[in-house]
Amino acid sequence: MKIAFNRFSLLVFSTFIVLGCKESKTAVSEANNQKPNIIFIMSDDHAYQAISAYGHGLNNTPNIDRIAKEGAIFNRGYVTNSICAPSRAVMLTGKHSFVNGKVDNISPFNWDQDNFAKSLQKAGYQTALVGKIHMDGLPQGFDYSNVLPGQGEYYSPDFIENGVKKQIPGYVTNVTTDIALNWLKNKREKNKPFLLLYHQKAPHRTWMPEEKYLTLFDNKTFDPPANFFDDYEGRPAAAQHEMGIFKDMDLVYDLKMLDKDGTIKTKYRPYFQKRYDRMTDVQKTAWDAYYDPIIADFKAKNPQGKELALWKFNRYMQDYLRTIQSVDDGVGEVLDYLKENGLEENTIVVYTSDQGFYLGEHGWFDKRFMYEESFRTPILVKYPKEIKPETVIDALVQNLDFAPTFLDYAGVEIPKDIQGESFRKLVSGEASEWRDAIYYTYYEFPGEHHVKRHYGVRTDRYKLIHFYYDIEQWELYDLEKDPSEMKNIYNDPSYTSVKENMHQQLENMRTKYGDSDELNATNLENYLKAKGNNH
Ligand code: SGN
Ligand code: CA
Repeated sequence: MKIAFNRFSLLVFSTFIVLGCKESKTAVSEANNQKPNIIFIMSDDHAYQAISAYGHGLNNTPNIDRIAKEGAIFNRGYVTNSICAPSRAVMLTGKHSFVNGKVDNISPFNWDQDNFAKSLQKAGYQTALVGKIHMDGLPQGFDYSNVLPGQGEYYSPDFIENGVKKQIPGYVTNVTTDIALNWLKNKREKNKPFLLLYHQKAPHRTWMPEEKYLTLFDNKTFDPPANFFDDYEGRPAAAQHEMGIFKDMDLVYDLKMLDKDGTIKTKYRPYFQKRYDRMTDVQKTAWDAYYDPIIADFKAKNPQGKELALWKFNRYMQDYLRTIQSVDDGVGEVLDYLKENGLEENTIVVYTSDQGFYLGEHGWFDKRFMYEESFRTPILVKYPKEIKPETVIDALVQNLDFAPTFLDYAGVEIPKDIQGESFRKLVSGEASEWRDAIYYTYYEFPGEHHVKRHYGVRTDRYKLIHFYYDIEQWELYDLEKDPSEMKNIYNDPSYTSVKENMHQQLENMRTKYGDSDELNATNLENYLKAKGNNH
């Protein structure tokens, strides 16, 4: 309590200092503004394990951690569908995938439907969307948009500014931050509250670091998670994956072994060559100076078996975590802008990812499964006016909840058909009532990484999953006894009543949100049709 008081005093004090100098007129008028500003930061594939505030010890993210120190960290933040574009559609609409229609990365997103940015715009907000959105069509609900086409590129990225495409020199994370800051500083109308969606491509595959971070983690050896050599016993859907670090990670495409004499021939080498070719000569020189000796060493040692698996894991971790360092720098720049311009008190800042990610758990990279590492996502929120520093939230919150929460903070009525709940009261400590179960769906099969269609329910302690379509498989986990989900206890007689109860919970969820086998069949049909058209 004492710490909180001191922090608040400091904040008030620093606000006065700021008002006395930089952008003072703007700051006064903005501080008087009753509606809070919102900066919604989303990165792509950022595992909570790779944020130091979550305490896994892999890396240091001091700026993202600032959000937790000055506000709240969510230990049980989850998505409803662990894949990019669907997650973004849920975030915008506050509705499950089977309701907003964007069930997989392939199906179209209908921008004509309601989203919270449209509602805030109507309520007088200036709105902007910058960076990755991964959905075709001109974004609706934004006064300004400057987005990456599709997945975007790490080097010399293309951006689509209000519908017009152009290539921008530089590194995508920094370019995205510059565009966001430029909008904050020079483009918005400063007498209106603002909503900024600042969405990074990193740390999405193929994990290409910025030049200045190429050597970070060079002297660190990463130990893989305890279940890195998982044999998937009792979990046939997991066993059929195509996202193994050992088995599926491409030496050139994923791990940068683009040797100049072309002896390392892999399936995806040509695709990485294209990415490499986007770099300028100066960038290529820095890149080669770092990777060429690693390539030479790799060829000389020619690791095999377990040794190769651990080598791949370490290469993966280094590059993945390096891309996060640039994301963290950008967060720092945006937080500093708020501080220096007297906007800290009245601005809600959220940091999250479109889903979680495997950093070697079960031997994997990628996401999609309802297992914890990809079902969960980092959520950190600060809003000095209402959220106490160092708040810890253990309630089951989902990305479904962002839209209603923002509307709630902005004093805008939450439409009845929104399926999420506002976590405003939960995070300020006023509410004790909260949901006790969450629902999940995943659809993108047959598809990349080979994760079967499934849906399921998670409660405080248990998780029930149903894999379907070309497999018929139920899984039940006791997360208290088996947090890594290694033992499927669906057929364990000592869990019979738990199983019955979880089936009931699942039915309740499906009824509550309006999901059904019929909808699954329709979504499957549309997917197969769309895939057919794509090839
Ligand atoms: C790309 C990646 C996949 C990844 C999907 C979905 N392959 O297709 O590894 O699972 O995106 O990711 S890549 O060769 O293009 O890198 S998502 O975050 O966009 O949903
Ligand atoms: Ca993603």
